[in-house]
Amino acid sequence: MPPKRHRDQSAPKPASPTGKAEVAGGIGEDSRAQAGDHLTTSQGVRLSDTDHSLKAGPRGPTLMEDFHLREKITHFDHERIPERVVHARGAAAHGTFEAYGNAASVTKAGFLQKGRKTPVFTRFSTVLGSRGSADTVRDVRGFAVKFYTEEGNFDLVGNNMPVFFIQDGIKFPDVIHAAKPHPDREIPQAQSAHDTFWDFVSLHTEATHHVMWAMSDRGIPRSYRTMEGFGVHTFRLVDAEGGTVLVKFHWKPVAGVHSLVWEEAQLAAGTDPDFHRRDMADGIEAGAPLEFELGLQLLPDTEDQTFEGIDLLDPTKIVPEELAEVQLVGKLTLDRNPTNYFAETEQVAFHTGNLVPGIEVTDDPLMQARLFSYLDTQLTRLGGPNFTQLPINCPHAAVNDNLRDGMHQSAIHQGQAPYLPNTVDGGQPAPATEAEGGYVHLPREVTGPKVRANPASFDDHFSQATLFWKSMSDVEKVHIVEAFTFELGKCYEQPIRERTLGVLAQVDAELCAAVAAGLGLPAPSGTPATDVTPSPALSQIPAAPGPVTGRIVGVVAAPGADLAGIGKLRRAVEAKGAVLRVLAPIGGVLKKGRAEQTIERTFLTTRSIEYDAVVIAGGVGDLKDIKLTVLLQEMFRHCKVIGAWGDGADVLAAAGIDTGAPGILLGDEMAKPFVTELLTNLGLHRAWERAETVMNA
Ligand code: HDE
Repeated sequence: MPPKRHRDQSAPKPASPTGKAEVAGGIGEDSRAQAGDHLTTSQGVRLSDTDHSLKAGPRGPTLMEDFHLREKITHFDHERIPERVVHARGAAAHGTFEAYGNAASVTKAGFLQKGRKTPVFTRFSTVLGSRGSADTVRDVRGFAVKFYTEEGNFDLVGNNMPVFFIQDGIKFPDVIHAAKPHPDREIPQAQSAHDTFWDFVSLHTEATHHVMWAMSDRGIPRSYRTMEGFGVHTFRLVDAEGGTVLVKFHWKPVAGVHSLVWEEAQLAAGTDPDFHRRDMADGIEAGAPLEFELGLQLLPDTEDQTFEGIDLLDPTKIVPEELAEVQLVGKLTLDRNPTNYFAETEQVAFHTGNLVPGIEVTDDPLMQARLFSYLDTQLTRLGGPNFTQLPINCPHAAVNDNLRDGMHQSAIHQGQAPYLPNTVDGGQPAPATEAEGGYVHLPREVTGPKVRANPASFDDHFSQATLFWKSMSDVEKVHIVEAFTFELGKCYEQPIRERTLGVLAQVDAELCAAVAAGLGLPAPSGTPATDVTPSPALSQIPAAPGPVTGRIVGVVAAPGADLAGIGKLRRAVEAKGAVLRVLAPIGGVLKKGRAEQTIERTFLTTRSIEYDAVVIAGGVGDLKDIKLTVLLQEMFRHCKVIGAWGDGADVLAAAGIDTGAPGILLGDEMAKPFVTELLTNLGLHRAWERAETVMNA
């Protein structure tokens, strides 16, 4: 029985925020978009002039009665909302999650049943920087997915690293205060290379494992499409019969896991602070969606909630994939850019407590604090309790929450009984039984004295940091050493550096010695774990060429260039989902015979960081430009693929590039073997063999 409405009651006629009556799909048709061709006030009154305020004579003064001036300025004054206290800088995309169905045996969650397609909105972010900071800083990346399931919203609010700095959420304000800019001068922005961060993590050694990840290449991803994602905490899955299993969520990028090198990340922060968001938006627009597979590490739900000695409630620990396989259970495809950054990306509100039947949280004390935090923070950020009614946050399932009123209430509730039980509204809305899809928390025994304490199993702060280090390839180890040396080199306080070396000595003697050498300090000795088994899955270096979707190949041209060859290269590159960009000394269009190519970048408007590979076209042999030389030398230093066909090789030689080095491809002409070699090398991401030459240079 629907709630009663009296004959004398009526609600306003349905209208969108802009006066259109019905919501339709499609660009411009959405009733929430601007309506009408004329400029109006927000009351819908057409305006005749928006450039001049109403004045007593052309030289003023301005009149109070100018309702348009007052409304326009007042609205502008209130355009900003508080940025997120963490993860302020982000970019997002819409898409779909399609379940393979193999998780149906372990969870009753509807969106994981075979073939089920669920709309999603995914926001990637950095943690530390302000909303306007650079994308490529060394930091953890947020990977938050909102699934608009038929059973309500499920949010998987994860990161691109599988562990966290702290074991108990009560320390979150401490770690974030330490990592954010110093409170006196508000510097440095968006980075951990400063005293307070290293002060905290060296005093607080449970952070060590996460610090290893942050100092590794994972801290500077190549793009959002080449990042892994992790739910971090252990969750509990519940099947239709009430059976349970513990689980760790993983996102596996179809494009492989790849990173920038540090110099590139720094350059990009200056030359293109929007590097990652541009890459995602451009890729989607070019028809190359971001793709990730959802993976589950299923772990028996034992009494002690440990697996092979690993405490599953400790968020500073991973379960190596070699011990528990990651089973792929569905695919996330992000293929639609948001229409409006503020309405969607800025106002989206994730919450770890947005769970659906079949998925439960565990007692991980970090997770427990998050369950409080997300809902709470949205109240300030989005101005009251009705943010769930914002279009980006609205579930796609029916909502009858019996909550009332509050700022910006836009639901028009009917009936007279916003309480339960009631008879006035016929007992509506009635709670659902489990069979009707009601969320029933699994009954679990809880015992124990009320204490502020950690279990003893949380005391091991170093063995998995050692495991991570030992799982890295040589080139990745060098990057980690350089990152520690850079960050500690930016600290002013000598005791903090020394204390951190003491921590590194507990991780690995070689690591500690290398960082100490870079800092010009003696290496302390420690007692690192000796019995760890490396996990090859942690290394990012690909064993075989992977996909090149979304990768960018630059081709250097100039008058006289082999334009037909460039055309061939473009077709081959685009056929693999990658992008070709022509760069030349000056802009315009190059023509040769019937072929022509538009210049997309000039040497002045580009930088090496924009390309995964650069090729010099034949026919430009005598091209010399200092900016091109810098670009090629940067490409060389960053171990990127460089190529040339025909006399293009002369340009490489003139720029001082060792054409015999690994990853330098030369061809007589633009033909299939050359393209194949180029794409294969691009699929390997970098010519890491060159790293040794570069490091010793
Ligand atoms: Fe968050 N976190 N977090 N966090 N977090 C927020 O929520 C918090 C943690 C993560 O794109 C805030 O809406 C506490 C772990 C992502 O909008 C806030 C603790 C992980 C995002 C908050 C953690 C995350 C947030 C800030 C320790 C990885 C961005 C604005 C107990 C598993 C979501 C907001 C987006 C955002 C609190 C720890 C991921 C303040 C208290 C661990 C991806 O509520």
